[in-house]
Amino acid sequence: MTIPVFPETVDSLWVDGRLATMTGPTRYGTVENGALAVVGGRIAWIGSQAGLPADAASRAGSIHHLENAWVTPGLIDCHTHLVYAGSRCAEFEMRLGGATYAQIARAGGGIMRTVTAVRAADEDALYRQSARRLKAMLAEGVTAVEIKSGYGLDTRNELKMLRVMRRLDHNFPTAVMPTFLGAHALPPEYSGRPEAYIDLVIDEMIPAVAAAGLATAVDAFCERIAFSPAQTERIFGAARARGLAVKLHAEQLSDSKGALLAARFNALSADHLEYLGDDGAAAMAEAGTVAVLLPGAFYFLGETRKPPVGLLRGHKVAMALATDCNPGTSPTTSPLLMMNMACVNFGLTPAEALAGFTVNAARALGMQNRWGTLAVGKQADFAVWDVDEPAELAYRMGGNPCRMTVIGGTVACA
Ligand code: DI6
Ligand code: FE
Repeated sequence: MTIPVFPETVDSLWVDGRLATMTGPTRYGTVENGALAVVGGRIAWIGSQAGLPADAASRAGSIHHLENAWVTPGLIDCHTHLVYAGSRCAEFEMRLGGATYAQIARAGGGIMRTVTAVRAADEDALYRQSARRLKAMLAEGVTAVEIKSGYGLDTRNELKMLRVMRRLDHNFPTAVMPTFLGAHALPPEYSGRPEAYIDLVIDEMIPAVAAAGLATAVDAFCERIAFSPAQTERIFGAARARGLAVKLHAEQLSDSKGALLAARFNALSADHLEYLGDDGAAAMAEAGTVAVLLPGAFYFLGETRKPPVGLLRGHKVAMALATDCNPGTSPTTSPLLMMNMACVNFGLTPAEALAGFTVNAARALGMQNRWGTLAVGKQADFAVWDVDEPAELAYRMGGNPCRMTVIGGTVACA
């Protein structure tokens, strides 16, 4: 590591920290007795405190003593459906009684129940319900979150969801990356006419979303109970033509070969992946497509088929983790709980789990130049934790040891 030059003046100086930079050869990229300095919202200097110039304090606008707390990059939740209305508690009880997620979906429940609630909710109500969830995430160290539409399923309501995301982005310090997921489920008014719905997505929704600048990426649910690879391919083509990135819900309930398709389109990520095969993993590695694992959905649906972590490691596919925050399969706002579940149920190491919510999550959003590690030039987004070692973040089941969340060098939540 080259030692950065300490700037003449800095906006803020953070000292007495134990830094898990998530860079370099060691698991956490640890710097004990670390310090970092912020200029213009970015990390301008980071390293061992011993390397600070003697007059560093007098060159800083403000000094923050971290009292030996651990500092990690801000957590990035790269796959959520956080904007929604209502709950699906009744379906939870039905599943506890033996019904499956697919059965409930086929009977008109599932995603459609939330679509009905979202269509009925006005924009303010949708905003208020969603803001509560984002607030909880911010308090747990989340500095950036991806949110998908997909509970509107008509142009007006998809745009409504995306506008709520834009409002969240404006009103919260946490950055919101909006993804258009029009191809989440077939709305009842198009029952039996999936191609006509795909036409609507391609001819009307994607152009409207792109024209309004309301999304940076397009996602689809490629699954037997949702859309086929051929239909997904049409959507990806339209997204790419508008300059939007693509990503995919793939191989959650069956090996539909969605990951292969995602890789062929250089998707940012393919997500879920419980049924991913060797061909899909190899293609993802080749394309640099990140594997986003969603341990909350696996847990909440009582799935038994685990994503092939060994295969992903073998092919050196970067693994990210996310909450999948949604009312049907993962009603959670807790990245730390997901880290615990990923370790216990998927066999990730705590270091892999933390990488999954930092450096690899940034890659899954195409934001690795700005987010995901503590390094000079990166945005000064970090979380300060009352833990004795970073593995403790994955060890606990519940509870929130986040002392403060810092975004752009400013305390956003404490
Ligand atoms: N996969 C999921 O896990 C969520 N969407 C998807 O395509 C579930 C959405 C829901 O059940 O409301
Ligand atoms: Fe999802």
